Amino acid sequence: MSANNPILNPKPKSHRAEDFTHSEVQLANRNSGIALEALRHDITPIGMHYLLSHFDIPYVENESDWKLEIRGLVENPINLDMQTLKSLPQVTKQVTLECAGNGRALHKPHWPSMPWTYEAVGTAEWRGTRLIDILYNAKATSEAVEWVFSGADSGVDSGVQHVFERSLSIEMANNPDIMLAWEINGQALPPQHGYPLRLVVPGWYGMASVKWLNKIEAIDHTFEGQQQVGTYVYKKDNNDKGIPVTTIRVKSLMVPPGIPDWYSRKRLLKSGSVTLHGRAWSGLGTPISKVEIGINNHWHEAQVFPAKEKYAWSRWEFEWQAITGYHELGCRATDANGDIQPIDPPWDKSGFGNNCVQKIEVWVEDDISIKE
Ligand SMILES: Nc1nc2c(c(=O)[nH]1)N[C@H]1C(S)=C(S)[C@@H](COP(=O)(O)O)O[C@H]1N2
Ligand SMILES: [Mo]
Repeated sequence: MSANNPILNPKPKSHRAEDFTHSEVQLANRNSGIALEALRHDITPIGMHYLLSHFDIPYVENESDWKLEIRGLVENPINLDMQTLKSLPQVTKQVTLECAGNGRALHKPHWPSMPWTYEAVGTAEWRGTRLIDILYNAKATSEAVEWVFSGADSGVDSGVQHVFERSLSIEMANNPDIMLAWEINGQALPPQHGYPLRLVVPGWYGMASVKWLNKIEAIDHTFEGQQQVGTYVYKKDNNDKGIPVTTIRVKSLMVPPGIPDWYSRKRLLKSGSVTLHGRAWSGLGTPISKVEIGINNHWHEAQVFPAKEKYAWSRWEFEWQAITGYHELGCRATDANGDIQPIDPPWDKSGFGNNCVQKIEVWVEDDISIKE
């Protein structure tokens, strides 16, 4: 056993008063990420899918009380109850959803908010009805330029009190893949995923998929709500006018091999042949064309399996001959548009869209036996 292996010969821990703030830890406890080993599942089991809720999760006792109101600049204002919604033609779609703030805590210095490292992603099978069918019946008037989608939750962010609301242009909302969903993985939405009804906008970062959806309004101007312009804008600094955060950037993750050190999550492995595997995805259902595996910064091409559905992640695999010692592993995806993950986090003031290469530190030993 190598004496310098810090997993088996750890330095004693001591109390500390730095790094993450109390508020960040509080947010991290409310908004859970996927355990990276759950990347093994094609469909992330309910309860392992990541969660992000800005305010309080609304208490909805029974969906029979729920109403979806469609109003504003429409020819036919509509009130829909869940029973009527469920009687409409249904669609089921596998969608990989990722939070725009995923990777925020990897920045140095990092923006104080939900401190995601790699885990704000999951793939679910959503069931519902097509948004476009409902919007078609309501029929936006010629003055309408955007639809605003409202959730039942509200709170304060940066001093601004507001309901969680996001907009899509009339043109964007015509995408037939956007759903009003009431089921996840064959079950009613649990409260934390938006019971009884949510929007699912495949290929976009998660903020567009408004949970607890109770209102859709057509307006004649660009929406300037807090969740649209006060946040979810890429900015280098406070003077930057910025670019709205929209579709998901190409990304990949590896299931950490071997066994973890409980505290550091660094990995312990036995030498020999190891199958490295994981997932890769990109925005708007753009296929993954390549995944490369970095072993101490030497890159090798992995085998990529096509995604099960357009908006679901792809699986990849690579056979590695692990030799004794310390190694830094990584994975880097390229999509069909030729977009490739950067090695280092692309800078953004609020930590949005960080699709940098995941780093996993592993220690390989000859003379251990490991039961995975
Ligand atoms: N009403 C409402 N919808 C919301 C949010 C929210 O706080 N309120 N969070 C958004 C964000 S930022 C993300 S990443 C996704 C997360 O969806 P999930 O919790 O079901 O994984 O929901 C989006 N929809
Ligand atoms: Mo998010």
